[in-house]
Amino acid sequence: MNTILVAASVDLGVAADGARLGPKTILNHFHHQKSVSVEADPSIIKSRDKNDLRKNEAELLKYNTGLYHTILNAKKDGYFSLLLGGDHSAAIPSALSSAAVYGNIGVIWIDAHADFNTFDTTVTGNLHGLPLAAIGGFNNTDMIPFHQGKTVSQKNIVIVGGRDIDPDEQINLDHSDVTVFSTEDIHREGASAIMEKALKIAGNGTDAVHISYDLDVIDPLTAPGVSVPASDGISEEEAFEINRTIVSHIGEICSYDLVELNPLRDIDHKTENIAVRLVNEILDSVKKL
Ligand SMILES: [Mn+2]
Repeated sequence: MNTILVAASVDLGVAADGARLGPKTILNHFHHQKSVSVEADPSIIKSRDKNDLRKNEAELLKYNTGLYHTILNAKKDGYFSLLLGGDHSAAIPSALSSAAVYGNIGVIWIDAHADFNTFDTTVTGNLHGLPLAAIGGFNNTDMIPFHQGKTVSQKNIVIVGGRDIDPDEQINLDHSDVTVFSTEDIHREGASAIMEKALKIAGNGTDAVHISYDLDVIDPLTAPGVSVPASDGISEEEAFEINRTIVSHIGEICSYDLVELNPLRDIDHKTENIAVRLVNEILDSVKKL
């Protein structure tokens, strides 16, 4: 199967600048791969008002609407879509376009954060903290008017590597059917064992599984190039063990995101190099499908 790399050059969902430069940085390593780039309007001036709890909402919605249709068309043309972010809000059109094409899907959200806030619980107003709730139909319907189909059933959503969850966000999770495996769970049981469990839950009764991999799940000493680092993360070895488990189940996977590379925060291309290796592994395995 052929993959299309979708460069989501956007950081409207986060106050820190730089994640919009992540996709191009990765694409530079993949000149021969089919790709499409979706750029945010460069004339947008980002909201940085700490009292604004819906930062750049209209601009982000416009961007995600375009991204949704771009990915949807690529999928209808038969491509496996691999989204390069960009802030994590770009995963909304990525996951929901897969839901539109493949029917019932599960989602595995590999991330230090749960991204399960609503407009009522967000502390920062940075909308990259809300996408998983939107994808799981937990409020946040204002973020997904472009999607006509169903959202993803919460019982098929699994967070892997969570460790930095806001108190009110935790209450949202407690009121949902989402499963959370923590960074501690990964250290204790092993990355592949946790991923096997996650794949079972996400795959239970669904037609395919969408993977959304946020680089901030990795310890910031190893992968510093992210916008919202969270200490005590998973090791590089665990990060690749997670990817290897995904590769061993690639036939069940419908789409994949690798998000939040922030080249302005990176040191010696450490995070970039990890990102490129992760993408390479997925490209190689999809090719064999
Ligand atoms: Mn995230």
